[in-house]
Amino acid sequence: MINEKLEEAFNDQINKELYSEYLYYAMKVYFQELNLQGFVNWFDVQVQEERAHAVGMIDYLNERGGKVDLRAIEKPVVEGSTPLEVFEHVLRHEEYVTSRINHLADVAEEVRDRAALNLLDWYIKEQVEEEATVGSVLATLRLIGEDKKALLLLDKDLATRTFVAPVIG
Ligand code: OFO
Repeated sequence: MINEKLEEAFNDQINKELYSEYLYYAMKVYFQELNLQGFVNWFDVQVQEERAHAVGMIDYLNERGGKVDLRAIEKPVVEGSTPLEVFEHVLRHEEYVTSRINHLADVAEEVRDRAALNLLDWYIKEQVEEEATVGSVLATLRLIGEDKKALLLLDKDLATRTFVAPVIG
């Protein structure tokens, strides 16, 4: 059985992962409107990853005898009006998620739940990867500046990203 405070923290994070999925869907729509299909693909992978993150926690809570409480998902708001600004928002969002995962790990530590800490190790590593992936696209966008041809080249590159279902835990 899982500690009540930890169960609440997991339910809160499940909601944040589902919000991430929704936010990235909104960003995908933003790039669909610009007809930048490589970016659309990149966000499509992002959407699938966030769903996998949420499902990983839902399944885990279930496995531990906890009660999954699916809550309302906030309306996503895409900040920025250029690809660069949108990616700045992605990075800010991922940094926020990292802080929430760290908080979740703090709660698991507080209630001395080693099994949950073990699972959360995976999420902590995943956040390092997520921030690095976003940071790399962001760095390229900063180099590109106003160069439309270079933007189209990046778009081609982002079209090659594929979703690989993660093995969580
Ligand atoms: Fe983007 O890592 Fe989950 O939220």
